Amino acid sequence: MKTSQEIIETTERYGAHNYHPLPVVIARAGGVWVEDIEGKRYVDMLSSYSALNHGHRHPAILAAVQAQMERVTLTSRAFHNEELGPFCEELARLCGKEMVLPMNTGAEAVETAIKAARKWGYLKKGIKRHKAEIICCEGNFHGRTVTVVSFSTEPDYREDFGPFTPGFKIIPYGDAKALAKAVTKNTVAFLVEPIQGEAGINVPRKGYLAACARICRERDILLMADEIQTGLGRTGKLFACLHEDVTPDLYILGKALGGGVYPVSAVIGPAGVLGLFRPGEHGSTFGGNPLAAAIGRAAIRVLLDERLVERSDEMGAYFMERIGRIDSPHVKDVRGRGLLIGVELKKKAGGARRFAERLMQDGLLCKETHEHVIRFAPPLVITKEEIDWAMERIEKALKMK
Ligand code: IF1
Repeated sequence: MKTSQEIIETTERYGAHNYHPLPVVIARAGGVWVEDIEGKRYVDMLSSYSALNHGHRHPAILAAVQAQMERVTLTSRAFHNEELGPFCEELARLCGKEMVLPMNTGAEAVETAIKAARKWGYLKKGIKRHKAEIICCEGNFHGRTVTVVSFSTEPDYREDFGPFTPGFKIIPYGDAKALAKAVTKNTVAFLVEPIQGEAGINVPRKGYLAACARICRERDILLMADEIQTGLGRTGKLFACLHEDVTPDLYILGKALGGGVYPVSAVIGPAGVLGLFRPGEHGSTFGGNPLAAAIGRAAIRVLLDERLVERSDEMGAYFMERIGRIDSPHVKDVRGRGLLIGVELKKKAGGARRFAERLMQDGLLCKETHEHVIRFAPPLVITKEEIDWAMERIEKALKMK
């Protein structure tokens, strides 16, 4: 058997260096726990960036995978499969919408929403072809494709990857007036994360989303909520938009829609928008495949059956209360909603990375986002006792010199 060190060396030697992972090799996992090759156990407080809302290897989701694997796994969209229709129906109902367009990764779903909005602008609003504009926010994270990094404001994500896709306008996050000002006759949509994850768990001021929704309605542009990271219970509501009773025109979902086993993403919205796609205009070899659809259905079922949204709300409140009581010289701010929590450290704390490394040694996996924020986002199935266990370690780390 290879050691963790050997595996890491092979990965570094043959794998491109587009990541800087913590030096831990996860070999097995279940629920909120993972184990490395040498048998050391850790509580997972990253959840694969919220893709593991259901926890690792949830038995009901594994059972759905297995059952589907016995029947058929891939058909392409050249033919029908039994799972896709019910998946679309169940997901549309969950979102209170009419139609679903399934893809695989988050970035693909974002691209799909962009295409849908542009098409809607040309066909329904009579905007001159190739003139459509989409408004996005500073500090956004929507994925890594060339079009998506075209409207990133993070130099690392874009600098060496131009030329870029035109048609995007950037406004400050959290400023509804800036949105009102940015809308022109060519604007088709506003693309927004209800809470910015990558930017450091930025929770906008109360009323922001509702104000944006009102502007979108008045100016007849689509509100496209990227709930890839915040959706499906992560923030203590089914969707983070619901904290402000906002229903966007398009939901963009991914990550946890795949139940922690497989990439499943989708755009969910009205037939008046998604129904505009004609055969041949958009698609994906794997999007909507029967295995993905069966997994998506199981992910939704487990979320509802196990009341994971409510758990996220309760456990998130408990987590926040506990972490707020820690008296640490390093902490500048603790923020978040549900089980999406960011701890911002003071500049002189020496960066979040060393805290993540210390926590790893103590059996807790988390990750810094940018330089000074530690992100805690455990699976929604975490218990109070597990939070207590984690909190002892977090307290020690936040009190270190
Ligand atoms: C990586 C970040 C989190 C997302 C939102 C779309 C996507 C993501 C709101 C794209 C993806 C990931 C990707 C992952 C790290 C992670 C991340 F730090 F980079 F920003 F979660 F905060 N919209 N987020 O958060 O989805 O195409 O990846 O399926 O390593 O890039 P994808």
